[in-house]
Amino acid sequence: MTGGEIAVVVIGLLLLGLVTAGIVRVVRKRAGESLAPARTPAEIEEAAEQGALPPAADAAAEAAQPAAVAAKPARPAPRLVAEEPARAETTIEPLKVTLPQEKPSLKLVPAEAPQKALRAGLAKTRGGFIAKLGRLFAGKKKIDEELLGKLEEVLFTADIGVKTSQRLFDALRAELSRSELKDAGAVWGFIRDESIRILDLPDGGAIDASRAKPFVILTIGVNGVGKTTTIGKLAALLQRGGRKVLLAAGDTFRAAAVEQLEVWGQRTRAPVVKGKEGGDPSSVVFDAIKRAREQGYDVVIADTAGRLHTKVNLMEELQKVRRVCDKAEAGAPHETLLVLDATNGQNAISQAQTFKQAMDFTGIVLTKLDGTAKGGVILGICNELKIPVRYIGVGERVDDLRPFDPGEFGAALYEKAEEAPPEPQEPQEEEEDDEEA
Ligand SMILES: Nc1nc2c(ncn2[C@@H]2O[C@H](COP(=O)(O)OP(=O)(O)OP(=O)(O)O)[C@@H](O)[C@H]2O)c(=O)[nH]1
Ligand SMILES: [Mg+2]
Repeated sequence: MTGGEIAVVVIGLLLLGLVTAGIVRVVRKRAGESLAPARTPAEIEEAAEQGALPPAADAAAEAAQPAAVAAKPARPAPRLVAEEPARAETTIEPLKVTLPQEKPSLKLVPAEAPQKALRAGLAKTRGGFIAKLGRLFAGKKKIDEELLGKLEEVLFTADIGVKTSQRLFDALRAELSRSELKDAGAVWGFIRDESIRILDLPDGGAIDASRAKPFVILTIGVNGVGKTTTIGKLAALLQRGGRKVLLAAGDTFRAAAVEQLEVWGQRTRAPVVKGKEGGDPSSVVFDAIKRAREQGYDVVIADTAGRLHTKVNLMEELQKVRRVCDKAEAGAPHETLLVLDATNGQNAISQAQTFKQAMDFTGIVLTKLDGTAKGGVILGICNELKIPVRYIGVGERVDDLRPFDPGEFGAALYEKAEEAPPEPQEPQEEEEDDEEA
């Protein structure tokens, strides 16, 4: 072979090599394989923390390393935590509107099977007087006078209040004597059905926000009962029904109250209208209603304080807020919800009576049913107030507010009682709650 021929063969081989490398590169790229050197798990984590990891790569990294992801409990939590630091704020003197971030990190937790979630939320409540009743009835086929005496004792020491215990017991006696009903299962069913009758008051059910636009909901209640949390959950519930919701930070008592509502605003992507700390709650609510009308919001939910800085009576202040609502939009507030905390037991009934003497409200939200054995108080509230429970709070998550359905609730409350649940563990702090309240 001549020198020239050797040179041609070498050049040919070089060209072939280049073409082959090019083809391999194109094929790998089409197959979606990253051309960048693979990152180590540590690098992936570091990049994610710096926000430098593109979503697809993030997902791939998570899929590739389930153990590493599972070992980081902080990762799933951002579902509910607003991560972007910058908040868009529009200021129109003297009130402010906090607009939600463009892409909040909220993902609504998929709703569990409703009845199952309700049962789980009521587990502690079932551990109260219902469990005691259950133990009383366990293994009994007949009801005799002795058992009836014990039944009376359980009812009268329950958190449902004396009046309601009396009503239940009287109804039971009347029923027993009338039909000579002696069967334990039937008595159990009777107590359940009578409880449902107590809970099933007129004008109950979930809020129908289509009645007006903007539809104004005012929330009232003493401090700490769960007003702000309920507002956040209610906003999410109404949004799921297609409503555009605006929040009004009518609790001007402390800055933290406004911030707390803003967190819920970010979670639910609902703007928050707020005023100055210590300012007039009525003007905040007035402005929110006006703004809702101008900007096409369907619903305004207003927060209010549970206590005040000044000597102004809380009830007077709330009455003023109601009057101002009506000035801003005739007929508003369309619903006023009194929020009560189930862990307060019978004190919740006295709170409700105090509010009822001072002002009108159209429904009750009973919160924290998930955390107490005193949930039976719901019977006392409905029997004594004759104002329907509209929603119940069974946890702190955004989807832990449930429209109240007496039949569904009664069924969940009295379910499995004949299996005699074990003695409930009375939480220590609940006794403290009682003393405070
Ligand atoms: N377990 C449980 N906790 C709840 C529920 N509702 C509210 N909470 C908690 O109760 C506490 C008080 O709730 P808030 O919403 O701040 O109560 P508030 O009535 O607005 O209180 P003030 O602003 O002080 O008047 C918070 O820690 C809530 O997370 C519920 O249904 N279940
Ligand atoms: Mg609050």
